[in-house]
Amino acid sequence: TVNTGGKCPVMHGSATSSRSTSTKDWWPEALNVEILHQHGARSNPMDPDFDYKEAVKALDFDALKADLHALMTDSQPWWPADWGHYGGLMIRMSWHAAGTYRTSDGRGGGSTGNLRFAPLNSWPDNGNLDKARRLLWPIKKKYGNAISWADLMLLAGTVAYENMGLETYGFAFGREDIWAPEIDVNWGEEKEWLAPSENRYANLEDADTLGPNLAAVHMGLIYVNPEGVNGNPDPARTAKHIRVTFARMAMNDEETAALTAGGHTVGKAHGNGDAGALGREPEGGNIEDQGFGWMNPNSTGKPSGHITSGVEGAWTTEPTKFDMGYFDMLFGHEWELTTSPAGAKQWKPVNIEDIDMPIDTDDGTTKTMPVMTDADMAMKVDPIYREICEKFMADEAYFRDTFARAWFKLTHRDMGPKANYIGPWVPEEDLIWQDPIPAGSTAYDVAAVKAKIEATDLTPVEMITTAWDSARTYRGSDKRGGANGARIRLAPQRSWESNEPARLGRVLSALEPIASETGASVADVIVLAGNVGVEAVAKAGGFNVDVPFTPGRGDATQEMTDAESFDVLEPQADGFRNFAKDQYAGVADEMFLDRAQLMGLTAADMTVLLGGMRVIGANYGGNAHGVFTDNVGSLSSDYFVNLTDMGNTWHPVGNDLYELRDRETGKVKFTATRADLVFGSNSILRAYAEVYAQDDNKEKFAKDFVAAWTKVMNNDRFDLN
Ligand code: HEB
Repeated sequence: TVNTGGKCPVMHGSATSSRSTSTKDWWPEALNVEILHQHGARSNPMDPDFDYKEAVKALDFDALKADLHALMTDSQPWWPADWGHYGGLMIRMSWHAAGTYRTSDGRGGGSTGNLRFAPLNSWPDNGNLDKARRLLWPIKKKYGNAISWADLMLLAGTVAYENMGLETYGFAFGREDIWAPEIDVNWGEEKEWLAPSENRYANLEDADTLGPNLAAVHMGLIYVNPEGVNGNPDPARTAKHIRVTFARMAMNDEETAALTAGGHTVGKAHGNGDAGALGREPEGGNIEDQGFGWMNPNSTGKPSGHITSGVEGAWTTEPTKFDMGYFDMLFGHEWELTTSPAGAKQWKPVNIEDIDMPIDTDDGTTKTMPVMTDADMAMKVDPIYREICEKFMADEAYFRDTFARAWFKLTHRDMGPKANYIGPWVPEEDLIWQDPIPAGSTAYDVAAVKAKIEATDLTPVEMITTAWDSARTYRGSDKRGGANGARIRLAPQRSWESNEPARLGRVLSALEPIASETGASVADVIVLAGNVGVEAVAKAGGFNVDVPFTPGRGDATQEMTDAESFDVLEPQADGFRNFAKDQYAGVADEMFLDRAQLMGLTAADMTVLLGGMRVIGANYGGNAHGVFTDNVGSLSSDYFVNLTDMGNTWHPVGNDLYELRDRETGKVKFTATRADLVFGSNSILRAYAEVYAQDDNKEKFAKDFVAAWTKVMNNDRFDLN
């Protein structure tokens, strides 16, 4: 190699790798506005009119499934299958694709195909899943645009289970691929793989203190450390961490026990050799490795030579069958600590008969020692998991059904309502975690409803804020929340502090009778009232606009609503209404950006909505922060005009509040929060603020405001396509 003194030997002017220092390196504290613009048209290679949801409907579903079945036992010399069966590997891929989901912000999960990209493709926990995708490639190649990677990766594990003898609960297609890694997900702050768990817990002895958005104990793992907390075996302690991390994946104790048992009923762990000798992960590999990672230089070319987690062995006597073998093994033996050939801490039976041992992966004749990880031992040692396992053992049919349902939930949790499900295997039954919404009527007279709304004594601001609050819970991450269903009138939402319960109650008591008189859903009437409000404030501002409205929202009932699961949707801050619970005031701008991204807004949408909402007077509780206008209640671009006017100066006055003063007289004109100032201080957001402050863009401002408003109101209308 040439000694270049640490400099890139080829002088090229573009920042082709991050060897060049980026803006983010120089100013790591700056708001990462980029998250609003990921997955754009320029990264997507499909034709502009390509619609995956349409394309997948044309798929030959049965042929695809038959090909997947055939693949399971078609062992390839470049990655020979354990016992000639790829089922375990495919299931682990599906599980790791789906298992990153977390309820807190709905991010993660298997619905985007993100396992193809870094960092996930290279997480230590995802070892050798690159092989699983390469095995699937001929099938992806054959069916092409009609099957996304996201769908295929989850279907593969599901078909594997069928192939091994489980009656699955169904499968829905409809997950659209992304073409670059998502940049909005905070996976943690550690800069080191598998950094000690202390980094993400306030107190490692209290599993509940895991960092608020995280659902894994280490950077680079999906859930818990198989060798115990920080690699120290102690099943009772591990159980506590399993409980918390699985709860964050939306799984209760029974689902967790079913998934763990059903997961490890098949397949094996791989640690039969020196794990330290493995090559680098895919993203860091040599160019000639072509995205293959973790290459084992000592490989024998046989399945027994695969090294993945470092844990070694199968859990059951017949690891290519879905049976009760996991329970027989775990509960039928006493277990003691041992170490795998790769040095991993694992458990082995104190005594075991030959006949109960799993057969060797290579030759199918010799027997090998079974394994339990510390997490498996937790199912036996923890009294709650143990009781659940005993119930499963006593009733195989119940175990199979519970597992099949939990697997379906795991693999579909982030797809949103059933309206997003496609294909012949969609289960009929409505499940509470799908947040079901009955179909609403479209056969009513919209103009008549509008007239009735106008005849109430509600103010435009009351109508706008109510519609906004009902729609703003939407998050594109897992497609939950939104105005459809009108859950704002149900527990827990109707009493959220951010929803101003008193005002909300007043508005609802005016709107609900209109719904029952006209046959429109309350959800529709709430949105339509918001539109009426927007039209009124626009008119006051001199703009005659028609806000588009599409009827057909339905009303959910309390029985259709898992109230507890909605707690995570409660806004802790809403920059658009200048609301932040006290503890979030100092990061109100970051909370604002997070919300805008979850709502699927662009930076321009976010900017125009904010400026409009402020001058309309739509702030939380009617507070005056950021209301940069003398004409409150009429839609205008005053917010941006004042924000960018050099005749003003800005001053912090404590409590995360700021004053806007006249530069000459020092007179206080307005007050503001971080959620306002960021539109002047952040260079990217300021550029958008300038667009809307311009003299020539007054009309554009009103037009863009209405378009962004409509986008928010219709975010959850999956029933429309
Ligand atoms: Fe599992 C495998 C851990 C859960 C499914 N896992 C495995 C392994 C480990 C584990 C370590 C090995 C890897 C290798 O290859 O080496 N898991 C674990 C833990 C947990 C779990 C710690 C928590 C508790 N799993 C789970 C679930 C599921 C599963 C939930 C599903 C459902 N896994 C699985 C499978 C496998 C595994 C299937 C096998 C793979 C093969 O065969 O390849």
